[in-house]
Amino acid sequence: MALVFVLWYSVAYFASIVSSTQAIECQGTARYTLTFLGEWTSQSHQHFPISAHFSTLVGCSHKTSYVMWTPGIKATTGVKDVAELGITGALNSEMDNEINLKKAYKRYQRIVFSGGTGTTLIPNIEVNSEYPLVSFITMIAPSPDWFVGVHDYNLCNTTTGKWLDSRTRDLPPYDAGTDSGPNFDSRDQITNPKENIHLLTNNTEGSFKGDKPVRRFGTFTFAQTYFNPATIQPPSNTGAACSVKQLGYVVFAMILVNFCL
Ligand SMILES: [Ca+2]
Repeated sequence: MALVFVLWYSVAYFASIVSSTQAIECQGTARYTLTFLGEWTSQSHQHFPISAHFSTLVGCSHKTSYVMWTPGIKATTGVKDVAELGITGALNSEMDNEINLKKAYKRYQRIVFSGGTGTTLIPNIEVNSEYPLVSFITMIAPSPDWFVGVHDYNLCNTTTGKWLDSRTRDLPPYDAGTDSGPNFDSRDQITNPKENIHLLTNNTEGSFKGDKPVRRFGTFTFAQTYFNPATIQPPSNTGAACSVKQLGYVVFAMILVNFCL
């Protein structure tokens, strides 16, 4: 009998540990303003190019089944185009495809400040219980294939089950693994085969080589501006619901007219 009790207690104890470490899903819909702060100057970074700037900032809200980019994997054509050229067309098409597959929710892009310093805002970035992650990138320009960004950033605190109020993320430089130029102004040198996306450090040959760690190029701050405990349905569903409702009113009116006549 004592053995049975010990076994039962052990199972209950471990079950309680497992349940206490389970992620808690955030409920409803939240919106955030993304503030991109550029901090790239000739004082903060060596080999500062004359025409230093960032390309259009682009990204989306999504679920875990879509990975726009992450260190250790090959860049998609869309990420390569942004990292090498600052062109967003292919990445927007990739995100639209993921939206159709219900792996991404909404995509966003905005032209940013000129030069290496400044502030740009993207308001109303929407996340919900199904799509709590965000990924955004912008090219470090000019450069071979270097960019900054965040990937798979969860705006839900899965320990508390509450949407984050405001969080700032540093932006270190990443290499897309598609062009082997070592310097900001290197001519095109296609990397064949492609390398994995990786962090650029002061051990990397070229513009970043040095004694001190490479400083961040800026920050992203996500600040919550709206919360609704109900999950907002996509506009297309809402439109369909309204149409059916309106059709119902018309049919009712026609029946009423016939009855009166
Ligand atoms: Ca490279």
